[in-house]
Amino acid sequence: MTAHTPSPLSLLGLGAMGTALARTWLAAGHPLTVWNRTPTRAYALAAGGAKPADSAAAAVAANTLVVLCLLDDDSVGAALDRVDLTGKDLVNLTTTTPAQARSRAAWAEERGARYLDGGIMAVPPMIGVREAGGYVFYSGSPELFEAHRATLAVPADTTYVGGDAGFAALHDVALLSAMYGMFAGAAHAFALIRREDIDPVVFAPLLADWLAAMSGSVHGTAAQLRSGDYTEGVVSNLAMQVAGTPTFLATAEGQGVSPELLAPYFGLMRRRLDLGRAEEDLTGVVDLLLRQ
Ligand code: FVH
Repeated sequence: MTAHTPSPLSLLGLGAMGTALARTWLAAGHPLTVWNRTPTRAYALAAGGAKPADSAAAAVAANTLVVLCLLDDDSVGAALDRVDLTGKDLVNLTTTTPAQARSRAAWAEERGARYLDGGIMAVPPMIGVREAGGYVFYSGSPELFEAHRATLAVPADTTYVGGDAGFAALHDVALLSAMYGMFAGAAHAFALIRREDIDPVVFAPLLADWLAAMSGSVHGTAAQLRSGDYTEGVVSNLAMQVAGTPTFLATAEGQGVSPELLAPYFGLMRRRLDLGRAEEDLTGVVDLLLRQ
């Protein structure tokens, strides 16, 4: 096989994401064997050149590289628990917890397979569209990653984050958790203007630009976490920010908006201030979240 010959692989799971992945490998000329619990989902891909397998075991037997894109960790067990994995390179793109990824790696290795876990930072329409900016975190066997790097890069860019199989899932969930925090803030902002004569469509670019301008603050947080000095480069200290929180809560009250998304964060800021950390940035909240 030369570097220019698209290598064969098997894909288990043809839901929205699996189907998007399959289309990109087929379009790039990779011989692709597919399996799905509900076989009808393979029909359209078969018309496009994929080889449907009758069972998960047959799909695994067909190729060394086996990619999984199933609903959750239980579905991986349901599909593969009785399948011979000896000598296989398993790449699991199913969303799981870091702990599930680590035990799945041990499970695969006990069965004689190499294991790589993946966390997909994209939605199906972004797959195969470079400019959409989607990518996949990978962690686990570095040898497996290097061996199949070119094939794995076909649907979306790859970012390898280490030999700990749980790290891809951890990066995935960490980024998505931050995203939900941003969605929570945006929901509160839209609620504040909801009953006013303010067009949300005119408001949205203001909100998006502000969030983008503020997003760079994560680099300062990271530098402070690394140095341990949370007063390093502080622009707006904790005391000043806590002093401002009643204004936010009173505005919510005045607009008839529940503070339930904002109040927990303000509570953590107050707790940190009460520990005598007036001159710090907001970074101390990170430590308050860590359970003892
Ligand atoms: N779609 C998205 O936006 C997100 C983007 C980020 C990554 N996620 C994760 O990707 C995994 C697959 O997601 P999906 O979008 O393909 O999900 P579905 O369309 O719901 O397809 C689920 C497939 O899993 C099969 N399946 C479910 N249970 C079992 C089982 N017990 N045994 C074998 N296969 C099972 C299901 O088969 P069927 O229902 O068609 O028979 C689909 O192939 C997922 O981890 C996302 O979190 C997607």
